[in-house]
Order: sequence, then structure tokens, then C-alpha cells
Amino acid sequence: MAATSVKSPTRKNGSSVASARRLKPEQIPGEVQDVLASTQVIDIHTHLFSPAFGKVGLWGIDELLTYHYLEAEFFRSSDTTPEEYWKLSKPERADAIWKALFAENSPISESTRGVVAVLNAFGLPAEASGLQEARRFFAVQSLESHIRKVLQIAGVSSVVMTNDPLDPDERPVWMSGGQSHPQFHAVLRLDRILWGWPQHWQQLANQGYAVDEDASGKSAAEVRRFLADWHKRMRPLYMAVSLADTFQYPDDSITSKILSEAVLPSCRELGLPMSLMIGVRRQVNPRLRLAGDAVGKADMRAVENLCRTFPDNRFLVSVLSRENQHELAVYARKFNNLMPFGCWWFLNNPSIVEEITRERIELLGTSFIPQHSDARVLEQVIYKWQNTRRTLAPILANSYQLLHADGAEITRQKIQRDVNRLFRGNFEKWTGLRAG
Ligand code: FIX
Ligand code: ZN
Repeated sequence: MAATSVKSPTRKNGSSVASARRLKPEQIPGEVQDVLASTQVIDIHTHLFSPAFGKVGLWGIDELLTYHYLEAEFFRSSDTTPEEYWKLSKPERADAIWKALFAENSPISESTRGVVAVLNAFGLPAEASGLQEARRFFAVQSLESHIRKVLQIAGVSSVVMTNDPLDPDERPVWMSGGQSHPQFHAVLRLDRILWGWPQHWQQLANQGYAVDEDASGKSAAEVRRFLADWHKRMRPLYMAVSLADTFQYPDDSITSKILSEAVLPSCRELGLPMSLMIGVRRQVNPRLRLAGDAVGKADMRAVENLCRTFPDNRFLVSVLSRENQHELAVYARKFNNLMPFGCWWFLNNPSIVEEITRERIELLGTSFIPQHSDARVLEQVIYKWQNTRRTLAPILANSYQLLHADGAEITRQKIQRDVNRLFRGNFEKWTGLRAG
């Protein structure tokens, strides 16, 4: 399906009469494109941080170029070994990536083209010599106004962070009052507790929680006390964990024990959904560090068992393997406490996003969350959401044209209602996030 260019989101003052007007089939693509461009989205999973977190928040051209997606591509187009690369400074790494992926080769991969799109959004050159001008531009930006500008260009009303209460860089911020930026929402990320327990249980013990290495005795109750304490500090929209492709539930692991005896009961008590992101094959090549993770097909019966065993928990689920997507959509038909979301990580490419989104629409209508950016660097939301709108437009248009051909009236009002649900409403309903 041909990509269509999507204008950056602007408010369109459509009159109510016009939006109730029945559309002819040939008018549908333009209306869909307009509605997508003018509807702001809630970006429900990112690794962005509000200004309160200081240097933990990444932005600017050197961070864009040293994104781990680009580092993985760099090692395929350069003779530099990872060991030599890690000895370089951040600007030197960015220079090396710029040379290999943008100057010596065409930046036609999803992630390299994204950097070109960001430079273009700010009127900066993407030619070989462009890096110096880009550095001068970002160096004079003030972060607060830059954030407002970036989110406005991207058509993003707010972003949801990933916050680890055991991360030494984040913890001081939360312990001294946390953050209150209206466009950033917190999430309680529990990897170090749910699968990193052997390495991290002592941190909880040192903080006064009576837990032990086997998560026995009072440990479950004490983990719940820890979660309640962090809920007060962070006011998270949901709790989250990323799980390997080998994840099973139930089994006799500490992960299953803490999940069922502490985390899911706390989610019910606090009224929070639980996000499960399943399918990572961690560190298949440790030399690449953050870029060293890969993907594996998961056993989706774990999701089935969790949704059935815990009907009063709401689950947000994203799976990393393309081969698991159809199963996830079918399970969502079986369990209305399961909300599929996003085309995660190695799936966030137009060819795969198209396939996943079409099968979700065919099986679930508009009862799913089509995308999240997973952005690690602020300006990435510009290209990630431009690409999402560009890929979604023909898919949605085709859905309405089929509906029209089968006898229904299509109006802009109905398209707007549906896009509101996909971009915002499903998440607001799942988390109780007030509209805005
Ligand atoms: O677990 C996660 O949240 C993953 O998204 C990250 O670990 C991963 O590195 C990423 O940023 C993928 O887009
Ligand atoms: Zn992520």
C-alpha cells in the first residue's frame, strides 16, 4: 500500500454540519488523513523523561544519532568494532554513525530516515556536512520550550514515561518530590523486581522492606507495601514489565510468585492496569550493549492463563514477535480485560505495522491501541508519529471504503470518533487518565 504524506497535526475547524455530511468513497482518504493529522495522540510507552530528571532525559542530534537502533545498523556498515566504538566520546560516536549511515550510504532504513525527518522538521540540512549546523541549532534550544515545540509538531498531547524505582539515576528525583510536568506521566516499571529479583531483592531489604532471596515469608506483603509507597510518590498510570520470550505462567519461578501474590493484587487495589511486554531475547550479543537484544516467539498461553486467572486485572499487552500478533488479537477477542497495544521495537516498520494493524481492525474493530513510540530521545516522537499516521491513513481509509461498499454511511464525525478511541479513548478508559 503506497505511503501517503501526512501533514503535521493542526486543529481543523470543521463545522458540525460538514462533519455529519455523508462522504463519497473518493472523499474518504482525504478526511481520514485530515482527522489523523489533527487528532493529538497519547504516547502510552516511551523512555522519555520530563525536565525534572535532568540529564536522564535525552534530546538533540548526538543522542538521536547514537540511538541503539542506529548503533546496531552502524556495526553493519563500518569496520569499527564495538570495543573501539565504546571508547569514543558521544560526539565521536555520532560522527562515526553519521559518516557510515548518512554520508557514505543512503539513510533509507526506518531509523536513519527518522533522523532525516527530524532534521527536516526543524529546517536543518540532512546532507553530509549538516551535522555541525544541527549541533549549533540544538545547543541553543531551551528544553521546556523545545519539548512543547517537539510534542506540538509530533501531534502528541502527552507521553508516558518508564520509571524504575530501583534506578539510581531516577530515585533521587522521586525521593525529593518527583515531577509534575503536565505532559509527562509516570509508570511503575518492575523488571528488577519481577525478573531481576536475585540481583535486586537486597535493595528492597536495605530500604526496610522485610523481603528475602526466595521471596518467601512476608516478602509478598512487603513488595505490596513497596508498590504502595511508590504509587504515592509516582502516581503511575500503570505498572509494567518487559518479559523474555521464555516467560511462562503459571510456573514455579519467583517471577510468577511475585506477579500473582504481590503485583497483580496491588494493581487491583490501586486500580492500575498491568503492562506486559513479552518476547525479548536479551543480550544475544552483549558486545552491542543496549543494541544487543533480539526477539523470540513467546508462548501466548501465559497471557491466556493470566487473563483468565485474574479477570479483575486489566492487562495492556504488547508482544515482540511478528508470529505472536495474530494470537494476541485472537486472545483479545476472548478476554475483554486484555488491551493489545503497539507495534513494538523490531515491529515498528511500515511493512509490519500495516499487517498488524489490518488484522487488528479486522478482528477487534477499534478496541485496541495501535501504536506507541518507545522513543528514547525526545525528537524521535516527530518521525515515529509521522510514520504511524502515514501508515494508518490508507489502512483506515480502506476500512471505511469497504464499510461504505457494504452499505454504511461514512461521515467525518464517525471517523473522528474512531480515531479518538484509537489514539486516546482506549488508553484513557483503561487507565482512568482524565481527558486532556
Ligand atoms: O523493555 C522495553 O521497554 C523496550 O522497549 C526497551 O528495552 C528497548 O530497548 C527499546 O527501547 C525498544 O524500542
Ligand atoms: Zn520500551
